Amino acid sequence: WGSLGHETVAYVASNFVSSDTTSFFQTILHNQTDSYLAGVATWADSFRYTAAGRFSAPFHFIDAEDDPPTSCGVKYSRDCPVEGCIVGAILNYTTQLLDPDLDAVNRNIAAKFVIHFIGDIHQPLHDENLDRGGNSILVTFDNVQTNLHHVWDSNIPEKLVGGYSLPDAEKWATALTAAIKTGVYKTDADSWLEGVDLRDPVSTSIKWAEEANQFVCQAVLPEGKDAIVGKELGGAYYEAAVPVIELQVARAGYRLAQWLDLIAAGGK
Ligand code: DCM
Ligand code: DCM
Ligand code: DCM
Ligand code: ZN
Ligand code: ZN
Repeated sequence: WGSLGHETVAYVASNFVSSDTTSFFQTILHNQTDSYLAGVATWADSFRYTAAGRFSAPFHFIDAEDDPPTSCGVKYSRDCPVEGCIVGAILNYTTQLLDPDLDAVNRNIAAKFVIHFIGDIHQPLHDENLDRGGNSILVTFDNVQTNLHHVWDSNIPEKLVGGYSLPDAEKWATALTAAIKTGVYKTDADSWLEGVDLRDPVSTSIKWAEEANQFVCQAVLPEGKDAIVGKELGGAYYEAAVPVIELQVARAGYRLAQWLDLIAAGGK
């Protein structure tokens, strides 16, 4: 996701975590404001473009070697290479956060990675190998040249919300939070937490990846790549994608809240 998606996921999570979790992560992140999660949600994207952070670039996605739209699916053993992937990164940095001996600097970094990667794993094209997660599929969006990955990361969310500032994210998160508590997601939200096991971050997060990857076949490339290449996606394509993006951002925020609650409780 672009900054809007990541910051919205973080604000949704802030709206659902317990007060103990808020204090726990405000201390780790050295931020006592309501934006303690949103304020660091995009740190991992800046870090990966630095020399010191290059190693973390593969941690933002898992390149599922499936065959959309005919066949979708993610397999950890097949799709997570030695240099790492988002599922392995969620395992690694969650495990670090559960180590009572971890120093404050690395605890701060691990928290920032977990907050970011639970967002990215819900972006369908972060769970897809085809054309580097859609980065090589050139399209236009409202007459501007871009690529399919960027359309899902940023163009669609920003057109929906009307901007990408921190207040825009907070506003979108308020709407998604209401949808979870009393609106369209109310009956389903509990089921979003099924299968979550802090002691098994791989099985937990591969389920999130599998679920998001199914949308590559259903919503991202329903008629295959050739139906998308060079096309204008700001119209009917945008309209069809919006409900998927809203659902995935809401799920990511709600799941991040529970994951942070479990970490703050020390796995007890
Ligand atoms: N990005 C950034 N710095 C750059 C180039 C791009 O922060 N020098 C941003 C653009 C997108 C985001 O990274 O908003 C995409 O990353 P991801 O989807 O992995 O979060
Ligand atoms: N950004 C964004 N949406 C835009 C433009 C920028 O999410 N339409 C984000 C991506 C980067 C940051 O803002 O994280 C800075 O972007 P840039 O270097 O393009 O100004
Ligand atoms: N990306 C992805 N899958 C890949 C390669 C990249 O999901 N196989 C994502 C990471 C960023 C965006 O695409 O969100 C752009 O990546 P980069 O700046 O590395 O081209
Ligand atoms: Zn992306
Ligand atoms: Zn990322």
